[in-house]
Amino acid sequence: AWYQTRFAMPWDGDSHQVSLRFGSVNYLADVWLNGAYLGQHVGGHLPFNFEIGAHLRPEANLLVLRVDGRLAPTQVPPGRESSGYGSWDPPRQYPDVSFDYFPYCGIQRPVQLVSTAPGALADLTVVTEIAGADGMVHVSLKRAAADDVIARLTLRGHGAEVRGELTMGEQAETTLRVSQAAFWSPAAPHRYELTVELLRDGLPFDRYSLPIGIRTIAVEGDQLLLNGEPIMLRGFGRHEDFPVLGRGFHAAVAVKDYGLMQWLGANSFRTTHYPYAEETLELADRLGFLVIDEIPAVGLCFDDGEANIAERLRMCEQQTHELVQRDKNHPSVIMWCLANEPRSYQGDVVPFFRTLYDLTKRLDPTRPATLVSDLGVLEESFAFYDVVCMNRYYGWYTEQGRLETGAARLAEELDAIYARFPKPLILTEFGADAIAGMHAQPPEMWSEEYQAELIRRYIAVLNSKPYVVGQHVWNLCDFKTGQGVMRAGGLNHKGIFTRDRRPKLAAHVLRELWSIRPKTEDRRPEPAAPSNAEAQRARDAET
Ligand code: BDP
Repeated sequence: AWYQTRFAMPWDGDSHQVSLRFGSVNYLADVWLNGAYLGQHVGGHLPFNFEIGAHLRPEANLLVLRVDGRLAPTQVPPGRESSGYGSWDPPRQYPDVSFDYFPYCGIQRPVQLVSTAPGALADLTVVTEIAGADGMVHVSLKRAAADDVIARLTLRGHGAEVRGELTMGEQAETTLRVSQAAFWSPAAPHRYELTVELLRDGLPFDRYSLPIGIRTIAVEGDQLLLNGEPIMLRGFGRHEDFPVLGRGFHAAVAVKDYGLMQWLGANSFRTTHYPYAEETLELADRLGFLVIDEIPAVGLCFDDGEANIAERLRMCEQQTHELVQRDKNHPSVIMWCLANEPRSYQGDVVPFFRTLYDLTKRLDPTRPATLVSDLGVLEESFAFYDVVCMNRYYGWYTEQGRLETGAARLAEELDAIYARFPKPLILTEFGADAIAGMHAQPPEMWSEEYQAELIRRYIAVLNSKPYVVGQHVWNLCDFKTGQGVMRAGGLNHKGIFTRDRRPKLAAHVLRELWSIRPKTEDRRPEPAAPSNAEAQRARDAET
């Protein structure tokens, strides 16, 4: 497809640098401005930008973009043509892709013109630590210029104001200490506003503000710790998908989805199967959701020769770089996820995933890294990933119609996996299709009762395993897929809500299990407000 638009901007050729920033173009983008070729970006769901100062005209500018949504075998996610898919694979869908959602192509998020002063801030990284009741906020600054300027930092919120000032060239680091800090958590997503101002010869020329949350995330033994306390993730795998809009970002839909998740008592989700819009993560920070942030590495295959595999690894590395760079400062992002259901049985994939794991840890040593598998105990990479993430559909794709046998198999398998990989385990997908309005007693497949009962039984199993630290139902909403015999109306019907966000029976069951359950049933309560809760409340009231 081709896009074109004309724009004017109030710019008189001054020394500011102007760039064009694309939030997401799926999959391959070529861009021209006023007839000059700016370049190409490969890969959807992540931002990219081009400097355009040299080509800008004072009045009318013509921006042209060509987008190619065809997926080659070497791309991530890979095109379906690439390999011999296993005999267990679901029948092919139309369009024929290696994953189970509609391959919407095109511009899916905002395109912005960005103007910055010469020598402006180029990068800002915030890492937080907890020292007793205090918060330590480590800030790293980078500029694309070496002249000496003054960086003035201010951290404000919850009655506190902490300041710092330093001289910097290309980069600088400093730590701000917030005494008696209000920590960030789902129960109380407290944030502070960090402002960095740059001054040259006493005059401010750049200013950047960022809301931050002071929190820690760590794996200890078989538990996931938020601010030092065990945390249980309750939530969903999802899709950016809505009637008419397809995958195009829409703020009202994003807000609605958070409202639904809060109504259910969810505290978490995974960005299945690609990074979500930045606005969505900002809302997660603000509302206190824990996010497993995933690169678009869904359906990776390993049976089509070394050259293709190497190229896919290169793409995964690029996407990991872009994702960590984009999302590193979000308190909501607690984990990086480097693949969904790779076809690991097709070869020795350990070097592939070791490389990705090591890269992620180099880019961000502060967050756990994981990969989501459907191979269970045979997934060798679980040996070095920090958290074991598994998708399971007993009682749906296998043990069809047999809820009890399905739940028993799950219980058995979880223990076997834990015996081999004694780490925290998250069941990152489980569920059943239910066509809204279809009912059956006793429960039968495709009915709302069957979906609700399967989820209830799975959650009972998960709650009985102390090493299970997360339960993510597949999916929050019904979503568009290709056409195929398993996808009535071109939809995956595993949503707890319909595609237009009306609850099915399972939504009420989840709400009862997650939100209005008696307190005594909650093995692992959310961490209470840190340190002195009274003092905290007083500070909040003050603010
Ligand atoms: C899982 C995939 C997910 C599918 C789901 C399903 O990770 O993308 O939509 O199965 O079949 O294996 O519903």
